[in-house]
Amino acid sequence: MMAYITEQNGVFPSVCSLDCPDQCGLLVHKENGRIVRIDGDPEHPVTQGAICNKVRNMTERIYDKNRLQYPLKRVGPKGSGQFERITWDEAISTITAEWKRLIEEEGPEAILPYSFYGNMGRIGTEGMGRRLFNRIGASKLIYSICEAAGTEGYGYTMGGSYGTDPEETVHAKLHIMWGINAVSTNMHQVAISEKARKQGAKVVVIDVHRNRTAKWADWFIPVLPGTDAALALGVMHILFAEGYTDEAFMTEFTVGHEQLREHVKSYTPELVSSITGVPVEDIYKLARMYGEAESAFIRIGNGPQHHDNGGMTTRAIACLPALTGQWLKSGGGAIKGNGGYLMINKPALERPDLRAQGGAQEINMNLLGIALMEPQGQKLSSLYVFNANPAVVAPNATKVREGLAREDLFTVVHDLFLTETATYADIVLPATSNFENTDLYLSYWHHYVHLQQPVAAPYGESKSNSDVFRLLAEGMGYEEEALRDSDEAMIVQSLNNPNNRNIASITLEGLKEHGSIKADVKPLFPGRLRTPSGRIELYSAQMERKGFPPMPTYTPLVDDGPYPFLFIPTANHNFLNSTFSNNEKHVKLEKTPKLHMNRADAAVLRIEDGDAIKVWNDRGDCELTAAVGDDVLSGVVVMQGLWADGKDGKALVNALTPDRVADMGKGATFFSGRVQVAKI
Ligand SMILES: Nc1nc2c(c(=O)[nH]1)N[C@H]1C(S)=C(S)[C@@H](COP(=O)(O)OP(=O)(O)OC[C@H]3O[C@@H](n4cnc5c(=O)[nH]c(N)nc54)[C@H](O)[C@@H]3O)O[C@H]1N2
Ligand SMILES: Nc1nc2c(c(=O)[nH]1)N[C@H]1C(S)=C(S)[C@@H](COP(=O)(O)OP(=O)(O)OC[C@H]3O[C@@H](n4cnc5c(=O)[nH]c(N)nc54)[C@H](O)[C@@H]3O)O[C@H]1N2
Ligand code: SF4
Ligand SMILES: [Mo]
Repeated sequence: MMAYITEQNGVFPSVCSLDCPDQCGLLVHKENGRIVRIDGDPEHPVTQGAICNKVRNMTERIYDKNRLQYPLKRVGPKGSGQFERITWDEAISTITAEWKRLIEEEGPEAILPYSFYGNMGRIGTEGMGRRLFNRIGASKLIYSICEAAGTEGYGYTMGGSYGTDPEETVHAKLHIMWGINAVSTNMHQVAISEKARKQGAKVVVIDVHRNRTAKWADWFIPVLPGTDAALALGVMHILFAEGYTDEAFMTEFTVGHEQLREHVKSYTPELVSSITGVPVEDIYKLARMYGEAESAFIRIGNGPQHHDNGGMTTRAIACLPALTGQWLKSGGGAIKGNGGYLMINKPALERPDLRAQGGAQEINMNLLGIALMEPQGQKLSSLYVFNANPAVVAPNATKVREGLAREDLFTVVHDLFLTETATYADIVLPATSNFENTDLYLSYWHHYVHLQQPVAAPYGESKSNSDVFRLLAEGMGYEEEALRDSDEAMIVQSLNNPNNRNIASITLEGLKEHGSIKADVKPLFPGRLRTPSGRIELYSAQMERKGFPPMPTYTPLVDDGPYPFLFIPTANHNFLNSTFSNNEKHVKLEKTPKLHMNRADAAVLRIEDGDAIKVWNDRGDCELTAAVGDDVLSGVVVMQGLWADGKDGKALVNALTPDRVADMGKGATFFSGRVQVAKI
């Protein structure tokens, strides 16, 4: 397998490492040892040769002049970006000496690893790093920044992250994109839905913004932010009232449909319209379309979920397919996330047994600023950041940066670039790109498992996450075998999951031969779900025990203060979270950070299209360019993209976002903040 690295010229199989549901099969073209082009793999059944613009321009990023090549130590104030080159030996000995001192003087929970899925490779994210920090006995991070609220909510209804096979959705006759900007964030679902559309299917988009996906749809339904549960309940009201429900399906496969029938009587179309801003006749039209569709598929995105009520909203939407028996129809059902099907052996990979004390304090990654500035438990004195850029992506960024600026916080950042977070580090370590590593990739949307074998040599002195953790374990003087396992050994351990038959026949050898393999996923129905009852839980006793309403219920957003606009800072087309926001080509394609606002609101504030504007609340402020029109409802403003420090360092949207947690999963509430806007 070293062959891929040593070959100077040729085309090599690869997989996209980005945190994107599509997880594309790639072909990497090399000339004279350098990657010169990246294409979609035409043989990959889901990718079918098509990839996004972001990754077609990936070579610009891997050979960007600013890519880190050497370890660095800080020589100026935190945040200033002044660093000096050091050797790996010095870097590792500085970090381990400081950690040994902290463990001795303050205890191991003074150390917090902070990571996410900047590279989705499971070995690099969940392997040696988790093992090392378990062995240390460090504070535990709760990985709640992305899908946590919705995953918990969907799970109450469906028993886990199990939905429709996206390849089957080509047969669905109605495709509802519910709070997902799929044209930008799940382009192969759009390709499949488009194919279905050519065979007569209809596409409906329910969103707060007439974005690229809304413009592609047959019908765009604008909804007020955070009100989707009410809309779903209104649709249920009509489905029951007008006899569209599939009684046989509900009787056999659900719990609580009789209670639900009673429960939704109060969600009249008139009431739902007053909550959601959707006209009464459109609620009827949507419900009848759904009820009459031969088969209907709902793709549930982050929109409903990144709110105070995100868990319950996702649960409510997830109930809909059961009412009309969609789960037995070709291509019908829903996808929130399909991660459950490809579940690997997490304990074998992460080795929680290496933790001498068992438990440790848990730090919610959405509350990093609070954890650093107003600790509830043990004070944090060291932070190790990899695969993540919290100074840009975490909510309440002002507080996060105050925390990162603490002189008594020893911070290490491992990344490919000197990110905004890295500018606060004491030690910066250069990371290899995914193309330089061995790793295992599991999509959370389609059913394929991929292997990445290194296709290029490490850039400069960069090292993979696993390699750095192995060095740190050695430097700490730890002798456990598990801290020396190779990446391939960890792949073998992960794939051996007796609790998941879907991946039983997938082996490292098989992956080496084929690159990717589709898991052997059986249809969900007929079958037993992983809910307590084994059925779809329209009524959830489990939720009731936890203090939630047992039925899907609309709960309004939390009062976020006296500011007139709900502020929705979402993903954009050419970045991936903050990744690419520092790469010239991608920034150029995205042009400027804009705030979309309604014409009527702009007129009152005397703001015109293209004006420089200030957006603020109690948490912070940022400067953007006004995009005035009819793409958002009055009272709503939408911004796209995590612009890092953006134009002149002033487009940091997370300076404004709340660090409250959602109703479920300790999830993020990026979209539930309020702001004021004014012309500069
Ligand atoms: N190009 C690109 N692709 C990406 C990413 C990226 O940054 N850029 N990020 C990746 C990651 S990590 C993830 S998790 C996914 C996220 O992908 P998506 O699920 O598409 O998430 P967002 O774009 O954040 O938000 C989805 C949509 O929800 C809408 N919305 C906001 N609030 C509400 C609401 O209350 N109700 C409704 N109905 N809609 C609402 C927004 O306008 C937006 O169109 O995409 C992945 N793919
Ligand atoms: N306002 C607002 N904030 C959001 C969101 C939103 O919609 N709105 N979306 C949220 C969501 S859904 C998510 S998932 C989070 C994502 O938040 P993050 O996971 O922090 O995502 P990125 O900003 O892409 O940062 C990933 C970093 O990992 C680095 N990296 C890539 N590969 C490797 C590697 O192999 N090793 C190491 N050590 N580093 C590597 C990249 O260079 C990059 O700097 O952001 C959240 N923040
Ligand atoms: S970011 Fe998504 S669409 Fe683009 S290449 Fe990667 S997996 Fe495919
Ligand atoms: Mo995400």
